Amino acid sequence: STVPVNVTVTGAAGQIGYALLFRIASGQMLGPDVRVRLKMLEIPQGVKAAEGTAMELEDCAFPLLAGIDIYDDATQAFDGVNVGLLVGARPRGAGMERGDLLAANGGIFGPQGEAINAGAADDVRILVVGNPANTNALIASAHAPDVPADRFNAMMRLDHNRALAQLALRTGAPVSEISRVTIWGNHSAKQHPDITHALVGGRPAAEVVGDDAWVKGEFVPTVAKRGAAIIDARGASSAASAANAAISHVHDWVLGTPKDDWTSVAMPSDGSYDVPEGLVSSFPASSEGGRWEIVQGLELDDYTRAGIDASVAELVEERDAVKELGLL
Ligand code: NAX
Repeated sequence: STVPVNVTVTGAAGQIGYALLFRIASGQMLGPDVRVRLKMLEIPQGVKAAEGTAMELEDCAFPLLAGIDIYDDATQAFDGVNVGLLVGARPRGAGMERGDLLAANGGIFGPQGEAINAGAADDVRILVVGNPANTNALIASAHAPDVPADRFNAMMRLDHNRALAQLALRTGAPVSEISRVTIWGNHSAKQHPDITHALVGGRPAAEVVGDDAWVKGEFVPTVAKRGAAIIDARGASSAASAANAAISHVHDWVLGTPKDDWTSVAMPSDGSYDVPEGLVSSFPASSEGGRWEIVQGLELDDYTRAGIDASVAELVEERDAVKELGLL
């Protein structure tokens, strides 16, 4: 196409940003024929490092990269945005209570929501990566009343990919043979990874695994606590895998998911599976024509129902907390 797609990346000078920008510019997110203009947003202290990354992006001479702009102002950074990756967030500092964390992030995602409302293109799609991602997406969406709520997603794809990888390791099947895995609920240790409908080589995953104790005692906690395990091993949180997940999420949102498979997407609930309407919660979802559809009609066993309910209860708590803080 001739008109470049405006892609805004916040937290552009951070470690996920560094792993993300080059892949966007190379065409891996929107396809090999789509030109992109990168709009990088940082806080003032991050601008110099972002400029360094921009120099490296230039030095790649990517044929699809139509331009790079760096901002420390959200209104400018989101002007004309088609795809927004909201990565920059306030991490939990020492001694910070959860309320402080929610308030600090509300101070970021509220104004960014307003900037999106003011300047976004009609087809805008926003993926929130910065934690607490689900509730940050809820806050941003609440501040963008003119943008349909379903254009705000939070990223569960890293959790989804972690689940695929663990199932592949256990069964010996390649990832390409595994489908219909779901992560439900919140992007937190309380997420609910679910293989009850998954297929491995066309057979029910539970049957191939043949060990329910492994699913509940190993698989679920390994996937849910993988982020902490990475920090433990690497001394830094997941970055390349998070960037990879963001690339895949937007790719599938725009270009579609494979037939007969689905992925996991946190989006505003329409009440499906008794998740309270409006909560940004993860569902099994497929994409066609640039829109997510929640996969309907999956039967939930007691274990899955309880896992979803526990994760959703955490989202309700977060929502009530930010409501109380006046952030919604
Ligand atoms: P870094 O600390 O390396 O980078 C964050 C960057 O954001 C910094 O450069 C900072 O200056 C910038 N920033 C802060 N406030 C900003 C604002 N208001 N506007 C623009 N930029 C701002 O963190 P990184 O490792 O890149 O992680 C970024 C976020 O992703 C964190 O919140 C992290 O918790 C979250 N993650 C989410 C994941 C998910 O699956 N949803 C997985 C990976 C990651 O942990």
